[in-house]
Amino acid sequence: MAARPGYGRSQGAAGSGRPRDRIMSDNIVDTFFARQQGHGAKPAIVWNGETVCTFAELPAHVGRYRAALAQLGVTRGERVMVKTENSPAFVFTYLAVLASGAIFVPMNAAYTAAEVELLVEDADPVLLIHADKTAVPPAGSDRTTRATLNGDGSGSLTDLAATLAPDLAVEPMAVTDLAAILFTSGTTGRPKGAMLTHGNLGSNVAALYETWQFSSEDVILHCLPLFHAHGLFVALHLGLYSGATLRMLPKFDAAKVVAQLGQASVFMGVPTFYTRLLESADFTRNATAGIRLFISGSAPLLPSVFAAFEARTGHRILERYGMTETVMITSNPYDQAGRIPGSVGYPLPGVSVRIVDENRAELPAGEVGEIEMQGPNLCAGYWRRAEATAESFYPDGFFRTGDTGFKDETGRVTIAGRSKDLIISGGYNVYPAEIEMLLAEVPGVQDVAVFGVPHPDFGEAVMAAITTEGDAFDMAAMNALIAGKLARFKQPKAVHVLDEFPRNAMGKILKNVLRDTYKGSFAK
Ligand code: MCA
Ligand code: AMP
Repeated sequence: MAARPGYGRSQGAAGSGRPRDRIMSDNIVDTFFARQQGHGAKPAIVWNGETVCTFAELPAHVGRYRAALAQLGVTRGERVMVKTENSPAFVFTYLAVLASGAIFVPMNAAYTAAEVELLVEDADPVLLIHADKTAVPPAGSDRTTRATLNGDGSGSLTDLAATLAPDLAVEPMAVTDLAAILFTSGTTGRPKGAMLTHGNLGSNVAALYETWQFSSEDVILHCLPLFHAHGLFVALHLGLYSGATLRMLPKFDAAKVVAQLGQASVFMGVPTFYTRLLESADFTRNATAGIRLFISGSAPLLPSVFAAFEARTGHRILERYGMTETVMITSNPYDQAGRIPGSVGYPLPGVSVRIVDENRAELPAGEVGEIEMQGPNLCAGYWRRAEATAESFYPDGFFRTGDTGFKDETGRVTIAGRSKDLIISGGYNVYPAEIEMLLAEVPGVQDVAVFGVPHPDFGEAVMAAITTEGDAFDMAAMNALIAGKLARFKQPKAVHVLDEFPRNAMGKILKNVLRDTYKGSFAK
């Protein structure tokens, strides 16, 4: 194979024929724009099959949104929260926030007003950008200005941007400066904001570019939500960093994906995407012939899905492992034969992974323990949460992932389970503690447990069990509370009313027994 272009700031221009001094600072937007030089005529973003802009046109689009943000009071270090669906304008806004030196704080577009309120309180943003018809807390006396941006790109932000001359300046940032805060819940149920720096994001996309052999020849079929790390920092960043065209869809739709695969070279998604593609009769070996790489992550890919996919298409899906706090940690090798089902591969360049026992002593190959990691991709901690930061970020630089697993003699990592109480449904994380706290508020509810059970489409489904006391309990009132407070994907797919909970000698509810009792609920 020919030598691949180098990556990272110091080598970025080496193989690309671009002058090194194009990179003005460690602002990742500077890195993207510098690396796109020489690809100006190529489509940067294709939306629903239509070209939106070329790489030469991208900076002006971003610059108009940057000018609009400045008018709305956005300055360096301020937080800008975004609650909207995917669109090209979402991408422009994201890059404009970073170009302003401000901090991008996305959230799931499906959140209820109650969920948003908690995050706004915590992030204390100068600006909240949201879709017109979406749940947000009423604009109050807080300092947060509001602007609208809809999934079709319309809204007050776009209207304002259209009237302004592009501001092409990119605020100089250091690798340690914050670029984004992504909220991820915790064992307490209260979301924590992972503080990602320009250096975290830059180092990770560089490592992925190298590991997955990206080039400007690639075309990425992108249909992941842009409000999570997978869609934003992996799929989007790889396109912007490689000078590869991003063919974007508003969301995953199996029929639309099958129709567009012929125009793409890379596809990535959560396991549910692959399960759904396999359900389509049009998803054939022929339909996938032009794809060089299928990537899966965010949740475990079942070996049965890996095998069915290989049998149908001849492709072995490349599985990788990551977290919001760390972006990507490990990946299976690029070499097809090295992609092993059930394993998440090797640490990315520059990343270390340790498997430790309860005293944090490193375990030998083959033994299951807690997975810890360290590397330039590890975020700077949790926003304004010193205690939560101290619990997971050790003074020696390692981070406690809350996942368990083992390494083989070659250092290959396999995830065995989770030491954190977490359900991953269709790639979205659901923290039982958050739902348990809510259900415990319902009059007449005595005790509650929320747990995950296998689901053929979402991987895991959220399930709840309760016990009641007295006559106050009313199922309809509970359902109304759930519907009002929790985003749809977090809502239990069933609530079982039990006479009593299975408990251990200490009185603790045995969730594993509940999981076992209800494991067949969604069997096909
Ligand atoms: C939608 N529903 C869900 C989910 N999504 N329920 C449980 N889990 C879900 N993930 C609800 C809908 O509200 C609807 O409810 C019903 O399920 C069926 O909706 P459907 O139309 O089938 O869903 P969809 O709109 O097609 O969405 C499914 C999806 C989507 C395409 C799989 O959930 C998705 O895009 N997931 C990707 C998540 C992701 O990007 N995760 C990365 C996190 P009803 O019918 O009752 O109204 S980043 C991360 O984890 C780290 C960094 C990493 O390693 O990547
Ligand atoms: P998040 O908080 O959304 O960033 O989710 C991160 C969690 O997703 C990790 O801690 C893992 O539990 C899980 N995860 C991500 N990728 C994989 C994978 N390939 N296999 C199993 N679990 C994964």
